[in-house]
Amino acid sequence: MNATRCETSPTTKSRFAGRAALCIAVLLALSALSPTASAAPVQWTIGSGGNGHFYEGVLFGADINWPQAKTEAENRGGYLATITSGAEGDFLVNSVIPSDSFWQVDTRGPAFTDLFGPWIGGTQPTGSPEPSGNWQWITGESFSPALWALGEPNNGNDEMYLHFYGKFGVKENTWNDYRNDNPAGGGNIRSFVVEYDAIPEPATTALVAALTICAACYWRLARHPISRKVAIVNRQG
Ligand SMILES: [Ca+2]
Ligand SMILES: [Ca+2]
Repeated sequence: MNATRCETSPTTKSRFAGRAALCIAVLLALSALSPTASAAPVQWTIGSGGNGHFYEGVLFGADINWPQAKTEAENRGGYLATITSGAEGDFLVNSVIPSDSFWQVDTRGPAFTDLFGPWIGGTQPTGSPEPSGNWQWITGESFSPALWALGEPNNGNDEMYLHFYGKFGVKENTWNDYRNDNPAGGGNIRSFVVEYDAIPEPATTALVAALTICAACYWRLARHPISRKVAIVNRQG
């Protein structure tokens, strides 16, 4: 009667440990990439008069246009923030994007003091009456109140997207209509605000992705075993 037994060699153990270390490294890397690492979502609690939603200010780290920001927000499981009350906008400015890093100074020099804040979820379809016709939130919520900054909207350069705009260097809940790209001589928008109706899941999403990668590592290990099979033959007789 013959019997076969699998043994794991020291080399196998070493490689296995190496792959485990790789998985851990992937986990840590994804954790570092998670937006929650730099700006944890903040809840506007019902107890404080809010709507229970969560909001996340995201620093993109480079110029970003409105459609890109919209996609980024959706990829995080939310949507570009919609502001349907003064209180909601004030909460965002005071509790979600209070940092100067969310508000870009005008690149034309110190004489231009207005601040270019993050993108939010307002847009104006092509062909709408200018400058103030048919503005809408991407969720379909009522576009009221419209909290335009002084002198806005002005459709200054075929402008159809919405962002926070701090006139005279004051960070506040006022808005500007702006074009899709960043015109020369103006501000460069590098951030956006994501709104989540329920508990946001970006960290969980990253964790699931990491675990999926780990599972793939072990699946490959199982499918292509490094272990050395040692046949031990028991001979009878
Ligand atoms: Ca909202
Ligand atoms: Ca404008």
